[in-house]
Amino acid sequence: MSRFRALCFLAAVLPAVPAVSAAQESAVPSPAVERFDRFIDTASPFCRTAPSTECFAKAWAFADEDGDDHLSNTETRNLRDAVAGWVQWPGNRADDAERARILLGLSLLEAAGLAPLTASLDTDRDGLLSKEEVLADVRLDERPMEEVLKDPQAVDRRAIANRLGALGPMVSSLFRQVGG
Ligand SMILES: [Ca+2]
Ligand SMILES: [Ca+2]
Repeated sequence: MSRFRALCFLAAVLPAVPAVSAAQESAVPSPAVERFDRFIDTASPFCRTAPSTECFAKAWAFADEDGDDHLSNTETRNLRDAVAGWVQWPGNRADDAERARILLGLSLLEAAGLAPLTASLDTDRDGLLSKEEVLADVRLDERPMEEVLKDPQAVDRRAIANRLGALGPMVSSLFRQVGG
């Protein structure tokens, strides 16, 4: 069930994460994959206990490469590529559940389409995503991220389903199955 909650988080927070490319299976990771691997090494243990607001800030700092406090289309694409490359890189230390969760998230986001998802979040239509826009459907607080994502009061599942368009009903039904 946490798989689907994490999927929701991905859908809400990482709208740019799309397709899984088959090109990243080399044992030598690209610099982007290596950078993401270093990020995961730090962020993963940190986010288990840190407030979700601080966990998000860490992820944001990683994704916002030019530090303008917004995500450009290039930055969201880079993030997508890094995640997709990392999850397929044999050297990653993701367990099977994490790998399955990420691949499912990437596949769903790919099916929904990166551009429509990004556009649906870009409410002021400036072509960039602010923190507020990215967090439109998620209310972070002092609890760790995992706990926040389990809380239906903190995650607007209906809004996320709407953003996924034709896939929305599937996401809603998955939520019903997980009983969250
Ligand atoms: Ca930026
Ligand atoms: Ca915007």
